[in-house]
Amino acid sequence: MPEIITPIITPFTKDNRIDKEKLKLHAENLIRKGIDKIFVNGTTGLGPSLTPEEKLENLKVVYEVTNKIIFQVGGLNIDDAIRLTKLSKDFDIVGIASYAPYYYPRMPEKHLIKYFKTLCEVSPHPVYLYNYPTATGKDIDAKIAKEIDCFAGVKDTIENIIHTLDYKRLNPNMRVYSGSDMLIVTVVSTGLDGNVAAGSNYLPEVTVAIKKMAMERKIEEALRLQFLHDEIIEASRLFGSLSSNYVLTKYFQGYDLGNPRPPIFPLDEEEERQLIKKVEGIRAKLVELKILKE
Ligand code: ELE
Repeated sequence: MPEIITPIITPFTKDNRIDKEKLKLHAENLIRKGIDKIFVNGTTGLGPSLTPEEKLENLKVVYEVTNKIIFQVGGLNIDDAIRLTKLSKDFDIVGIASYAPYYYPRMPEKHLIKYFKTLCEVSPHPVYLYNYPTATGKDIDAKIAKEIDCFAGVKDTIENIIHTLDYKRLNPNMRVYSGSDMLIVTVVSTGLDGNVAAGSNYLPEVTVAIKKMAMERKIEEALRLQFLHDEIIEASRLFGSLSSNYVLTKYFQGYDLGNPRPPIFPLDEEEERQLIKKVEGIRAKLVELKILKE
């Protein structure tokens, strides 16, 4: 059964600490609205800007709400990643995940393989690969994943669906998720395992509805909704989607998630106004379709 997984936003206070109360409230709302799992410390959660202690704090807070968690531990200090992986033994979660060690150019493939194998060796839980070549500069593709040979699953953030399908072809036992919001209908139709959808932070109702329609083979209806969702995703990119996610959650879900963490700066008032203007017509359509309440 395909799933919608939310790469959860990390709310920060004005003095730049994790706002635990807001995070918990957000996780509760997502689970209530039918989200299957929560991906903690992802891109949308501004994972690369979090200290290891903060990554663990995020896990603890979300764990108060659900144990359907994939805990992203990656970073540039492998000792921190190993420590977080080991510490996860105290939590009965779905798995741990890591993106590739980023920044360093031209890293030999051998070293990337060693990084992931090391995490697998110490992990008390299944290990998921978070592949996001645009962000990390590294593509741990299906072939390399096969060589690493210890992944329970992958979240592949890439627009090329063949690249994502290849994981299933070469590693049939892996759970394969797309990291793109725009591929929910495609993923369900091709029999993959679901989507890790940033937009499910602010429109869990829509992402869950697209999945359900596609599962019932109401493809035309599912696509219509997918395209409305895509318009919102496009709008979110105008002023930076990582910042806009906070504004859109407030607009669609009605609660404040505080601020992002600079250098992911919050939108200014004018940008907020323009963003809302772009999406309010779509909101009205979603109400008309009875996907959202008035
Ligand atoms: C995706 C990105 C994809 C979500 C995470 C996610 O945040 O951890 O704009 O499609 O490249 O990786 O949100 O963003 P686009 O899994």
